[in-house]
Amino acid sequence: MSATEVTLKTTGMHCRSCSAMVDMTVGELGGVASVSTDHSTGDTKVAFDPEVVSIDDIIAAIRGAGYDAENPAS
Ligand SMILES: [Cu+2]
Repeated sequence: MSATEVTLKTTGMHCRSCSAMVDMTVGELGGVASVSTDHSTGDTKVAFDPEVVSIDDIIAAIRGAGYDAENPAS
């Protein structure tokens, strides 16, 4: 598996359980190798296999959990 890493900017989080929710939601996606979110900086660092899951899929999952996210590099 060829892992790609991206750091998304997630907004709408207020505490550690918010970041845990984002990590759980993104971690359930197929193709995601690891995810780590810091609620104070809004950084969601994701390692994933781009052949299985896209950045857009990851952002959509975060939005589905009630937060917002964007790829600052795009
Ligand atoms: Cu919270």
